[in-house]
Amino acid sequence: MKLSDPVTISQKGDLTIVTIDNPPVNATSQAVRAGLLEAVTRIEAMPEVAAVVLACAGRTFVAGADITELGKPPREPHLPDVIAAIEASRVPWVAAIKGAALGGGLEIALGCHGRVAAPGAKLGLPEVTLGIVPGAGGTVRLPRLIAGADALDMITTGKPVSAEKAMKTGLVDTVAGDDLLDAATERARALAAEGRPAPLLDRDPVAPLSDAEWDAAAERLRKKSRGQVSPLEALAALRDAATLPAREALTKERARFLRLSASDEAAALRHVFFSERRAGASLKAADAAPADLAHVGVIGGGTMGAGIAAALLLSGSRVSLIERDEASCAAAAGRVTGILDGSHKRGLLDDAGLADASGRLETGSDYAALTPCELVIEAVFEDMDVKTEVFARLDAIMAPDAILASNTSYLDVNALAIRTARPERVIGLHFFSPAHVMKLLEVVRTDRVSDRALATAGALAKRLRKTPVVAGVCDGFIGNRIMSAYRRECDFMLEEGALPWQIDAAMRGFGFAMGIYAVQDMAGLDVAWAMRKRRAATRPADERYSRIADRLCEMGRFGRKTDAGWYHYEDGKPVPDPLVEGIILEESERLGIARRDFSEADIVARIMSLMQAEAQAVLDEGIAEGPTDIDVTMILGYGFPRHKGGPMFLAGRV
Ligand code: 3H9
Repeated sequence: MKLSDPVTISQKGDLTIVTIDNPPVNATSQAVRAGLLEAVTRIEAMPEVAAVVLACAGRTFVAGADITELGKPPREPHLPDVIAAIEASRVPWVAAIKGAALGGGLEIALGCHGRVAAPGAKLGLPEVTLGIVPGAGGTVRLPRLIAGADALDMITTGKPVSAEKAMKTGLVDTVAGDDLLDAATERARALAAEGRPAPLLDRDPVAPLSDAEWDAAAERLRKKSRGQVSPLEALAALRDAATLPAREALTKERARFLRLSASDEAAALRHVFFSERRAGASLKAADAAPADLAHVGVIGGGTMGAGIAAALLLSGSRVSLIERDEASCAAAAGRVTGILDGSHKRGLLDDAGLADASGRLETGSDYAALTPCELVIEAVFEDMDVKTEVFARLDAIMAPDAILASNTSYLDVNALAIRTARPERVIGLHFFSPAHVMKLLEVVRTDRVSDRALATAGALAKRLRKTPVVAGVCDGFIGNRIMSAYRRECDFMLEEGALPWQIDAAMRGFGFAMGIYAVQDMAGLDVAWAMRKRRAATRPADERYSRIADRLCEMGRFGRKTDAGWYHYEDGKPVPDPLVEGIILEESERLGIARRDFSEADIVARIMSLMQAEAQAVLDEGIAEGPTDIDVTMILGYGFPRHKGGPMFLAGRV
């Protein structure tokens, strides 16, 4: 029986199957809510029905509220009312969960009287990642089903748990075998025979936290959330749920959800959600078959090359890694194995997975090993001559349709391409370090790039579970170009009156994990210094140029690795350094600049306007495909706080 477009009910003996079919992810849009409510009403009037299984068509259970509806005035029927109706049903409802039960989807499942999950399903309340808290009872029902500490973890991090973990915590009753619907049917019949369990709202919280535990958790979150409010709001909602009568807590949760849905933070995070999914659209549109990625070549096994090789191995590819000589091969293999061991220790790989991934790595110094590969990524030293030579060798031996990629972070990929016989197969693939962790892949499209090369970049990003953004060729592409402009501006602020630790503190206050000077110390100051020296000859004489960083490098202060850079380091901790302050004051004096005070707000405002101006230039020159790609780049590649939405979002240009 069809109730509303996305909801149908069908009979299976004395059982009713209610099916939601609302592609792509069965979100609880208004039509779904209305259909579900009608299903409850009809079933209540059908005395022959003994139990209900709530199932979904397609590849997933309900993945939550329709995010496009959040932030707009909610339309009736509201999800909490639909869930209350399910919970109050005279017959037991069992949720048959496959794919993902997220947000409002898990809240519906919590309103049901039983939950059965398919192996591999994910269950979570990711609302805080959208700047909100659960708004349909999640904070009240979940801690009445699983231990308070587990509920706190799920709701304040927003991270989903696997079906297997959900079974351990009691979130699901059972994990199905081959047939989810059969298992859910069996569970529904059992509940019908036992009698419908008490609704969660009528139960007490499970293993509630003590006041001291709540306070400690709030303190931990405050430190971690960098100014993002939703995790702390989620904690407050959970604390209400533990201390107030359930129905009172529900009312407070809903008010909190509605207030946060209209917040800037929620608007920013919704923008990021959709921007990430829109990123790299032109790669999907490329009209060609991608290269086969089952066996990929990597040249260079330093930090980047090893990270790229590890990412490929973790994705299931075979990797041929080329290094100069035996000793370098051994060092590279050691780096890759170290990364795989780390993944194993963190539980991301089991014993068999580790052995399998390690077994797919081969190292050597003979390029001939690369000839079966349809994609080769070079990650050798960042120098045009070195890279040109690598490309010449590849050009000579690789199959004509093999794709040759450079992991350069700022060199001219067009220049690399035109020196090969087939420029159309050359592309830039700029990974971020650590390459097996960072989610961003900047794909640099050359003037003559083929659709096959673009399609390959898209397929690679998908395989490695990275978000691709497409950039045109310019110095530094999207990300490094904006970063170097902004680093330069920070150095000018030093000359005008600020100090590195003030700028870093202002950036942390804004939501960055680290300030720009602490980041430079971590990465090492010498690489950028070498680049500045190479460019000195071509720098226009009238261009403003700060000498402070050069002076630090001339003193051998290369950052953490030399225990001194912008800061000096005591027991590994950065400490403001009077010597650096002295150099900065000398430079101000030399330039005849009267130093002035900078407040945190001044610093942030200057950084933002500079970033936004450079981002606009990147857009105007056609380097980025859209403003949302710039936001995605800065957030995923450079630690721009996600809950602020990105520089273009803040500038109101998206
Ligand atoms: C909530 O539930 C609040 C409640 O507490 C309160 C209620 C009162 N809405 O990610 P994919 C689209 S808050 C609208 O590429 P995957 C997505 O844009 C919500 N659209 O697939 C994409 O569209 P397109 C809490 C959505 O297989 C397409 O579906 N829920 C939604 O890699 C495919 O998505 C969440 O935060 C949505 N909720 O991953 C879950 N979800 O093809 C968010 C997806 O046009 N969703 N779309 O680009 C996810 O985490 C992933 O989409 C999921 C599938 C894991 C489900």
